[in-house]
Amino acid sequence: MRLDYVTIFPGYFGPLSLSLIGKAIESGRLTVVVHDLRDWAHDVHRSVDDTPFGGGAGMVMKPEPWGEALDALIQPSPARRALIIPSPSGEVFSHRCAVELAGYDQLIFACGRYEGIDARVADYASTIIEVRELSLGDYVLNGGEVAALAMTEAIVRLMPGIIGNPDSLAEESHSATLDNLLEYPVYTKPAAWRGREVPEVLLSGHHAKIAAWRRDQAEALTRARRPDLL
Ligand code: 6GU
Repeated sequence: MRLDYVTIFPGYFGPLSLSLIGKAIESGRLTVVVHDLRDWAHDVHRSVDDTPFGGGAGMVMKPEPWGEALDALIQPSPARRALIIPSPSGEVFSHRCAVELAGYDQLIFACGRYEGIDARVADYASTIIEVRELSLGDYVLNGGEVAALAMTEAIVRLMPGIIGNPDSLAEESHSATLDNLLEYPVYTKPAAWRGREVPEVLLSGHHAKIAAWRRDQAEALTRARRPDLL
């Protein structure tokens, strides 16, 4: 998979060289290219924003640099690819969305700042590429960079061959194998710690009982914390 990030803060993407994503890059399974939007701004100040038509506070990202960036990055090809625009007014990004995007060949993240990107950019882009405006949840970040990093991590770990033991993807929160429930609590050694004992059933070696206990715990946790998932 190839990932492109367009941003006015390329430094945000340094951490992509770490950990699992860094390994995926080293192994050649993942290509990451970070682009400075100002490379496509041509006035002396390399400006990328302007005041909003209709008035109001804040600035809006100008369409021209974005148009040039997209024209440079979206080459005609039959590959499965999408333009992702992180935005608090997008559809909510979910595990299901990550599963779907993990099968793509190229994802381009358009990271906006200020009050957002001129709306004509997404409209224009949708004539040449699938466009998804995606939000992490009901709160506002200062820009799309941190959201793009979070989505990237959720997507890349689901790509085939990225996580050493694929079984660890099966029984985790929001996974289909756990019926999209929250994951049950987990324990390791020692069996007693600071007066707290590991639930006895987990020490029993009785696999069916352990599976039933975990299922009950997952359901109880989901009912208490996220009844909307049931
Ligand atoms: Cl994707 N972007 C921004 N700027 N704020 C957000 C968000 C995205 N998701 C939640 N808040």
